[in-house]
Amino acid sequence: MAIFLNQLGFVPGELKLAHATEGEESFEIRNAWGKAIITGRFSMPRYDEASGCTVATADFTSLEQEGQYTFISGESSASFRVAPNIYNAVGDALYKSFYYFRCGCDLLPEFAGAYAHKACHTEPAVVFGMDTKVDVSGGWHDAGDYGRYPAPGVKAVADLLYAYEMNPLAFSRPVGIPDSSSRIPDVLTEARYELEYLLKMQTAEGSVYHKSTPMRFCGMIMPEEEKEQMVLIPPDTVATADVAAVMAIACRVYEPFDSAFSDRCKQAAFAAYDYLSAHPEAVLPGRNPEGMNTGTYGDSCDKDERAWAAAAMYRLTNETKYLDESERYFAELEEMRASNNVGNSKWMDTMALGWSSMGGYVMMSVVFNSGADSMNPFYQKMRARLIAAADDFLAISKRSAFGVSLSPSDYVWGSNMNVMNNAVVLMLAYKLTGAQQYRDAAVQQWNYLLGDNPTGYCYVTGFGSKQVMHPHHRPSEADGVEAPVPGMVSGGPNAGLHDAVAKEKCIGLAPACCFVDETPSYSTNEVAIYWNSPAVLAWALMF
Ligand code: G3I
Ligand code: 9MR
Ligand code: ZN
Repeated sequence: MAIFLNQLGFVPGELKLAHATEGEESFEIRNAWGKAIITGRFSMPRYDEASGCTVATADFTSLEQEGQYTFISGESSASFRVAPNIYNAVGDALYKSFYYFRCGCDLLPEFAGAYAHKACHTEPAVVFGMDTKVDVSGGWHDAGDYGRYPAPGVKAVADLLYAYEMNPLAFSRPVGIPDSSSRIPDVLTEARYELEYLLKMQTAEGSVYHKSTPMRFCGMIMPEEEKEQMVLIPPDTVATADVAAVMAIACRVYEPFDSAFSDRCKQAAFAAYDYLSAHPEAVLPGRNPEGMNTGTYGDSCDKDERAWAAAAMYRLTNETKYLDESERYFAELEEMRASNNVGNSKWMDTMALGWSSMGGYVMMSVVFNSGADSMNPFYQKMRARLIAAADDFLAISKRSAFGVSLSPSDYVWGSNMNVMNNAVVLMLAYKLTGAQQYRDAAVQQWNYLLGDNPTGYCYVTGFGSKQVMHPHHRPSEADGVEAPVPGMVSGGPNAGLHDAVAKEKCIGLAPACCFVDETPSYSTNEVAIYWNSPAVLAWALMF
């Protein structure tokens, strides 16, 4: 029998579960002195389609006393802690990890320890097919590769800014980054590093380049060893709307700390938004030009990004014309979703918080706005959509024996991003309604990420009793340090088997088990800034 639980432990007052695959009917929890303090029975075992296992649940939510414990059932056991601040370290690591993703500056031993390295990608990039050179140094590497792509970068920054805004106290501990100051929380200093890059990616017309990467993915080398020419792929309206939105948010968030920077963000937001207004036709990102193989980050629709930009501009300016525009774009988005095959999966839903489907951010701008008029019909619609999405995740979680909000068909590339995005949606529903079931379900998504899942891995590097040791992350592979860079979220199970290792090792496995902790398995075990960011936001909302 195997026991699965959150390997970091639990917080008093929150849901506490463990899951076991077939076997015993009863369990015992012993304290640090070996005394049994809880004896209980598992729920009726049930078949879990996503994992192909028969699974039973142990509920020991009543355990409130701080301490170190052992969960025992038959021959199996697992140890865990209960303590109020038990997730501080993982939360801090989750946002500190953005520092390790920095491009264009030395990572200093003082802050990066054994992961220190020299500055990378400092040479200007050339616009594809032209002679024009542009300085776009800075920002974060996207993932296990060294590309930098505005759309997913914007998702990552937005999550961090929302996390700070919705729970500033979660960010009261400095995490060890340069330019740290008592005047501004580290999370905002770090987010600014990416915002400065996004500002450089904006053209004089206000539009935003699609991406900055070389023509080809490099080998598993350190970033400063990648010397290929950086190429800029021409602007599209998705990246431009993303940047308009995030700059409008940044203008507000940085205002109390640095009015000059806040003002630059405002100018950028207006420039991007005005560009969009003058260019109503979508220019969508899609295929790579001939000879290029780096990430595509395609999109089939820019209505969600435009609706988000408009909603963010409304929140910034209080001018109702922006709210009206957001409402109109959102209605067009819904129409497109309903009438064609733009997508029907959860993360393609109009409430998604993904890198291509971003309707959920429209809802966040409209509903989680202290100045919002709750009688406004668009507000009411967004609020209703949020509750409907949360109810959907709740229902899916109830069908899963692990309590996770993924259906068997939802184990796609980066499935852990969706688990964390869903936790965010559930927590927002909890904030609005106070209904405990949303909070419990959100906490269970978090427990899943940290070990209460069918593979038994804690998916955050550097944490847990069964750790991810070989993420697809070039620095972690090339730096000669055994342990990977800490605090990174692995993409997680992907039944698509999109790489050779997954094809070989996961053939025939149930979707939730399609995960390989080996460096070459980029389709199950890569890391990415926009998989980390929703974990930061979920953590900040929950704890
Ligand atoms: O949404 C569909 C779903 O409807 C369908 O049923 C299912 C069947 O396979 O696929 C789902 O789409 C998947 C999509 O991810 C979900 O977001 C695609 O198959 C899958 O190919 C796609 O993978 C993307 C991958 O790039 C390949 O393009 C990942 O989302 C995306 O995170 C990843 O991003 C890469 C960058 O390109 C390069 N840098 C690293 C980064 C992370 O791996
Ligand atoms: O390292 C790349 C990773 O970031 C991408 O997500 C992945 C899919 O686009 O591709 C990886 O690069 C591989 C390339 O596509 C094919 N040759 C092997 C590369 C990894 O070692
Ligand atoms: Zn770099």
